[in-house]
Amino acid sequence: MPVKKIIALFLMQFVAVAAFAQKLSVSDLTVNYKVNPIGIDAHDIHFSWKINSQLKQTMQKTYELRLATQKELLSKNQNLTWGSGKVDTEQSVHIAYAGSPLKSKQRYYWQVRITDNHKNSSAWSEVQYFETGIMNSSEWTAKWIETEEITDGASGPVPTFFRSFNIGSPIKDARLYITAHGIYEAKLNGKKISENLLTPGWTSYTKRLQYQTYDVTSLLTTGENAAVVSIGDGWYRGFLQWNKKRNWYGKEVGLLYQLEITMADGKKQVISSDGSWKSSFEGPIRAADIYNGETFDSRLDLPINSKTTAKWKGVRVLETSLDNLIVQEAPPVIRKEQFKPLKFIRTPKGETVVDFGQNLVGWVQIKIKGKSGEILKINHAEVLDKEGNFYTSNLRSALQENTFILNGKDQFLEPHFTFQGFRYIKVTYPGELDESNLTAVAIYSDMAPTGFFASSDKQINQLQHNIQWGQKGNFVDVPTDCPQRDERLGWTGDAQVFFNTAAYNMNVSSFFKKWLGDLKADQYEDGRVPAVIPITQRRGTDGSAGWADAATIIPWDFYWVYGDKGILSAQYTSMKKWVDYISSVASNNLWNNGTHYGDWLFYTMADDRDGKAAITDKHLIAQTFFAASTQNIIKAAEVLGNKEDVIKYTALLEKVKDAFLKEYVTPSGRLVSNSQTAYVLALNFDMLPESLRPQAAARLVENIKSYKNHITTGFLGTPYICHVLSRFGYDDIAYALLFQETYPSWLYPVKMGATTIWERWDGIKTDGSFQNTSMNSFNHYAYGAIGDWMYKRVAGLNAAEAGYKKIRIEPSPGGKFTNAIAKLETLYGTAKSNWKIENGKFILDVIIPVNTQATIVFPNAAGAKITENNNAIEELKYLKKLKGDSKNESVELGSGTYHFEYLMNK
Ligand code: RAM
Repeated sequence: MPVKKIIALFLMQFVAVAAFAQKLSVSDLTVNYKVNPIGIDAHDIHFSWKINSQLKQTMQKTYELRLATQKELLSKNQNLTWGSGKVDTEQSVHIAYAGSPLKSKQRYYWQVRITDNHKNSSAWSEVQYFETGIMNSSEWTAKWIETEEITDGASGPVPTFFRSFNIGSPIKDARLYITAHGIYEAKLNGKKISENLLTPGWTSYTKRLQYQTYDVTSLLTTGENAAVVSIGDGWYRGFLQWNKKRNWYGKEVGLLYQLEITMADGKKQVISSDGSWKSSFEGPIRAADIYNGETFDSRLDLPINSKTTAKWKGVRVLETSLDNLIVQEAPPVIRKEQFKPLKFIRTPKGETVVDFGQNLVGWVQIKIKGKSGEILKINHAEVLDKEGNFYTSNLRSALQENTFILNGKDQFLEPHFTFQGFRYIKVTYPGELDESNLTAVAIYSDMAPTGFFASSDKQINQLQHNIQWGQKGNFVDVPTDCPQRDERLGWTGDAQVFFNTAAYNMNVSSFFKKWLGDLKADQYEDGRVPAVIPITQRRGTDGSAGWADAATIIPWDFYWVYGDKGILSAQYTSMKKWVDYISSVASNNLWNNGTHYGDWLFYTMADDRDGKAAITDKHLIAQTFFAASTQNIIKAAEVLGNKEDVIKYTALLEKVKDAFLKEYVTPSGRLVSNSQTAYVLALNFDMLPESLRPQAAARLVENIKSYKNHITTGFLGTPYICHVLSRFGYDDIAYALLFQETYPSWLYPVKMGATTIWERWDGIKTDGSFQNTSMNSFNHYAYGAIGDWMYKRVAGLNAAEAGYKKIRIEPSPGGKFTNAIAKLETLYGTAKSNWKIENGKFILDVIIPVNTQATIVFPNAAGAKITENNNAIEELKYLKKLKGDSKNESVELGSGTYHFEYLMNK
């Protein structure tokens, strides 16, 4: 045999052995939803992993996890910090650390191995790590420092803080623990310590301020080192909200900085923010504000070192308490997609405008070489008006203007402490500008994309695109209503209606964990929940139905998506406080008081002669949310094993529903508000006795038809309308709404060229004119809540048990669709439902992740011959055919990849 062939044979054998050995493996290890996180909370450590197996129907049988302070100790199986031992369980997500208390500022290495139900054993997984942050406030040697010069809250240049220090011996390791009052950008020896933006993010600062932990080992050198931090106003003291008010949290920006260096010889050196720092307002950022933009004079962008700072002023050291510090929970905001100009436009007004083709949130980067002192100004807008001119009236007082003063050299410019919502920019510049040197960059919280939805319909795909971009633009550290005008606030109602859709599209776990922490922190003593989180000011509408209910809806939905009981325990008192508040103000369990937003932005017409405005009684709405929130507590109490509360709130729920019936429903089942939203909420939250439900659903359909298959719901009815229609057998009407192209509908904005979801159904009217400038955002995700129905119903991808431990694939083909596909990266792995109809044949491709089980429902299949991979399903051992009904057939199966086909019934 020729040598080559022998080697080939040998290699083949080797590959075969390797493949065999990998029958079962563990991957994607995470701690608290994060891959190898540093600076996390030592008191709250949860492990998850995914399992890979070639075999169908694979379930974890046991796991064994080990953890140590050094990698080597793991393989030696010696001096482990914690060994779980072999645990007999299917649980592979949210495994709580159960060893003795973990240390502060310590790295731990861990790995896991498992066995499965086929008697396979995995190898030990790759070693992963996590590192704890500063766990006791006594470990902070740093003090808050502020500039010596006092601004007293006035806007002005961005201050820079500086200190140099000497490192005498070789460095082993260095960590920087840092946060700010304001938003900071920090450098060590001229290099940025991280690409994270807008740090420390926005939280309810006085109660909760995140600090960040960075591994800065590679940025330090022996000898002299320079630490530089500039701090912009940000949310802390910049303009916030529409009333031109600043300094919500304080009047001066501040820095908290603790650099801990471990030398090769084990000695430690700590550089902390203290009286030895210097400060100056002479830096290049002459102004920076989130709404208004930034002015950057690059002529002042000079090297910063001990010589150039000789004349800088000192700092004031504050004795502020550090009790509000928390570890970084949310994913950082980072630069994401980039866009090159799509079109250059000379507008009728003679302005130079660039179209980036996508409404996005971030800024424009510029490569340029101009004359020193030349001014380049960029204004940002979401739309052009009907004449084709640059339109900014809907930004209200937000200037969205970045100004750069050039230094005459080759330059790369971008702002630091601001962000804009835009698709178009207007450029003002005296010199020649090569527009191809402009790049728009989107910034948003770094959430892993988890969901994919696509279909045979181009317009629906554009709708999905718009939903995703609405999410990207408004998930910039806080879930905001809009990202462009002088608002950009964490409106609770908006977040609540969009949560489920958001959780399909991206992994929003840590993002919402942080925000829910703020919700809890900002909730009033009496239980009311502010309309925006983090709170800006007290409002009469704090406690508005459908807004404040975010307090129970999001934790429950979060639990359902991620199967994480931790979120329910963390939020449980807050959930109860909210419902107890409603109870306390309700009279005889009727919540008929308070100021409410109602079904915000529902359909109305200017000259409403026919009474077509889709008004829903605000207290009727409130009563349905009273029930919804009570129901969420009952479910949470069941999960947490709190029997007393289950009993207590079940009794309450009954009374709440009774009160609803007495007050808002006629004996024949008509609701006092004849609106889509009234019927949708009553049905969605099970407010009516079973006997009245079918006719209520029929009335809803009648109502929709009276609007010629148009949706008239506002923020509160919209998320549920198609779900309710599907549930009561009206998929056809749901599809008619989905495919409706004229106003009001989801596709109307798509037809009008939208690239994001609009705040209003008619942000741009058919004649090209705009809705009221006082509230007309073109990037508002609320109506994008239809995405949830598209994943769940159109493609049919559902959780049947919390966290997708059980999955239900139940596609509902309809409308113009001949194909729909949804994929979701669950905590267990990829789940997929992909159906198409070809010549009357229904073809369904499904992926079910390892360690989960699923039910597959085949639409219009009663009695049909269904095959999986060309075999009749009745003959297959790896699935179980269930009893079908008059329309559908269904099977139960385990993990694996499946291909089903059958001829659909007419
Ligand atoms: C608007 C916001 C938001 C809505 C509130 C009630 O100003 O944009 O979308 O929730 O009002």
